[in-house]
Amino acid sequence: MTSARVRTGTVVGAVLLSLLSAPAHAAPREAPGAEAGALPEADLAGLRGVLRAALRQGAPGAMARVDDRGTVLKTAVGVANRKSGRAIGNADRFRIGSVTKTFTAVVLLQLVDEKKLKLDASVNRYLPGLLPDNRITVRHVLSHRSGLYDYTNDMFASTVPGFEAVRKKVFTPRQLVNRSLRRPRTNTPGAVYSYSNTNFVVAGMLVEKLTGHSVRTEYQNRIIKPLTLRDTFYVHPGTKIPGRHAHGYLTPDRAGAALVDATNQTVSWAQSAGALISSTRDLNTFLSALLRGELTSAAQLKQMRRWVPAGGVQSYGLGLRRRDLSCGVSVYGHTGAVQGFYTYAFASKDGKRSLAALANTSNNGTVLNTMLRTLDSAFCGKSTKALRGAATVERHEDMAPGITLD
Ligand code: HEL
Repeated sequence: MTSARVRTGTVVGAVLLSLLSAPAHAAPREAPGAEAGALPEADLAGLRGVLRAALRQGAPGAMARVDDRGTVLKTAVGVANRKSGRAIGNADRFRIGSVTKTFTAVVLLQLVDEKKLKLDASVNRYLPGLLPDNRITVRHVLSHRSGLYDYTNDMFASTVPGFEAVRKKVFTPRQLVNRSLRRPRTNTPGAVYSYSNTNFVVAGMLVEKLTGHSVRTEYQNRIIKPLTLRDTFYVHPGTKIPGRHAHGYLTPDRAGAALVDATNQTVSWAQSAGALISSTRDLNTFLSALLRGELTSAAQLKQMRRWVPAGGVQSYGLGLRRRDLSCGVSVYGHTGAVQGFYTYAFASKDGKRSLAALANTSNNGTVLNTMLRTLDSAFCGKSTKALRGAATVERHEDMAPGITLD
């Protein structure tokens, strides 16, 4: 169990904005001016408490890192590897699941900046005949409003057998899209938010078509190299996490059954929707850079931050989630759930404070809900103690209906 505060920060002051209520037909209003300098000081002891709770609830290990204008807070509890008993630490790499979607969206928005792609053009304009409806636009795909069915609902209906059936498989993106198209669309294009991995498989296909390169090359050249992300890799169809890493432990559906070490897999079922590997440091660097406007033009960042209601305190932009915290602060980033790993990666509006947190288990909703509280500790500080335990998340909150912005 470790905890460290590196360099004393100058985080001062507190702003407790009242909770903003959302009209049913639109994304809740964004908290104004939630810049890092106005936030309450991050609560390291609270963060450690959250991680310890995750351990009690079944996570073998958990860790979190907060970066705030040169100050780094790090804490970790439990193990990276249940066999060897090695302690988990923030230097461990891990699978980030759908936080990958933010990377994929950034690549596409850079292509918009380069005038190679139009957000409101039909996907079929770039990938002729791929989708059965010409009305599905790039924007619909990036904001989960295409209506394309999420093929992983069927794939992982039964958790461990579903995972073992695809652990070593290599799919083409088209095969994944075809799995989705066997099912009816969930909504007319643009009508509502309905989370689907299919959207970001299509996004990856757009990247490859428009650049003539693999998504791996584009992540590398456009994000990983410019930001010097030393722990971030796209190894698909490789199955191993390079270097020092946390093992990921999948929780079976049957209560009491032994955890399954799910570390090694192709993640081919997700690819550009969820196959990246990273670390807490790299995720904080990435999200900070994104929100500071270092990865896209201001105009494209604004597009990423056009919100669609995504249920409760959540809104979705383009490959970007917004969460409105209990202290009235809005934070921006993504969550990830890939077999064995739960990730939270969020930053303040100005990108100056960021949090990345990981529990090395999955299919354990209690742990997922607990890890959500790392956001309160990181961005609301001690001010939210009374509210702890109130917030809940689950995969299905993503299925909330909303209304289009355009
Ligand atoms: S689910 C989410 C999260 N996203 C989506 C994506 C990701 N991950 C998946 O689609 C994997 C689903 C299976 C995960 C598996 C487990 O817990 O390891 N669960 C089962 O097999 C259940 N039967 C919306 C939570 C996101 O936050 O965006 O990552």
